[in-house]
Amino acid sequence: MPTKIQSITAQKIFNIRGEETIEIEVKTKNGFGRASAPSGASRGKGEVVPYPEGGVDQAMKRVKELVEPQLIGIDAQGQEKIDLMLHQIDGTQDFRKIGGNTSYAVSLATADAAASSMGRPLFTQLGGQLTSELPHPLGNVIGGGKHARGKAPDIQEFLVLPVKVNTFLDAAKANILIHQRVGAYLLKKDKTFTGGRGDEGAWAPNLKNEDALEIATKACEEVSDETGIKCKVGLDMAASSLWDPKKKCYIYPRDEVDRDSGEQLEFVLNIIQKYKLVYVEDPFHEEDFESFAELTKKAKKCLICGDDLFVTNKERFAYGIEKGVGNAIIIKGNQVGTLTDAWETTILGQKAEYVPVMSHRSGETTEAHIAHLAVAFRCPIIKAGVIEGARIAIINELVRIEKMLGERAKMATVPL
Ligand code: 2PG
Ligand code: MG
Repeated sequence: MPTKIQSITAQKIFNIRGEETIEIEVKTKNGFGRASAPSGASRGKGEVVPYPEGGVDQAMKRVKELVEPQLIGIDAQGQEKIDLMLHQIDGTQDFRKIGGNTSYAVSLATADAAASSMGRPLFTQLGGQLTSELPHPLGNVIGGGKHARGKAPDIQEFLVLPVKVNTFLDAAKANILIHQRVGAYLLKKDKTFTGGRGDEGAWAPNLKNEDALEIATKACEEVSDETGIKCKVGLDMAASSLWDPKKKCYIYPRDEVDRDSGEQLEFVLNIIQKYKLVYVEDPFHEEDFESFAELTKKAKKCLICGDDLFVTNKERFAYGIEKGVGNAIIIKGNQVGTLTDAWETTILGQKAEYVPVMSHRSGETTEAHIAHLAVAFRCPIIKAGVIEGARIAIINELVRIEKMLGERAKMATVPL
């Protein structure tokens, strides 16, 4: 069997923040796969545990002692079986024994090895021969919160999304033009701006939140007019990072305001309307399903997306669907630890007419597998940043996939 696993090895590498992470290599009779795990700065409480006690070193040991012996001889194409085995090998609810990042890297490296053994690209291996839709790139042009330092805005990400566009290449180009235009406006507004950028390559200026929104909107409108590509603005508020559970309010240190839940709802509804936002991620803290549901009811023509809220977790998501919470969900494989888990959550969303958004993490390595996952999982949107080494690696891979698909390639529809 060409896809039979012959070895699984782990090594320590670094992500773009210089943090240690795990990389897995899987050899089959006819192929080879490699994958690493990213890390988050604003992590949801419901995410699986990234590493066992003892960190990456301990995780590497566990791969050698527990994972490799069990998976040798298994068919790398049996993704579901492998992912189930990873759960069984770990034996805990949250992957604390081998680490969710370890398990995610094994799961993905195995898929990569299966694709290589079969001589297929990863997106076809996982998504089937008929897969042909490219996601729209959602990328941040201004960053704050936990992704930046100093006097940057409180909101974590000011995002842009080309909503009407014919090719992925054009969409990526539009985002780059907006990023550049925003940079020029920031310098115009503040002559002392040094051009500093946050972890994901978004500008990290000394700016209040609404000033950042004004600039992003202006740049977006201009580039839309110039290119004929309709681009819109969105936000990842990562509101769990702003929430103070003792004071029971959202603290905006840069803007010097506090908002209780009601005021937060009013604020979010107001900016959705004022800036015609089409996407708002995590506008409330991760336990506030009620406010999320209320906003979803009231906001018009805007995707309300759960990241820290759902953590790609089926149970949390099913509860959210039942309560009418949001209409979009962030998909991050390492929040749940295997491809199968992430896939099942994606399917659950699609059935309930939620928009699944494949997403990077702030602490990426430079690999580009999520480009393939977005296409294979049929996500109409991918959140992967605009400009920075690890982000460009993902964007460029999607450009290659588009070329590979040739005439079959088409942009997915964003239901807005
Ligand atoms: C997010 C992500 C990616 P992090 O909150 O959506 O932008 O950030 O990886 O830090 O959780
Ligand atoms: Mg987020």
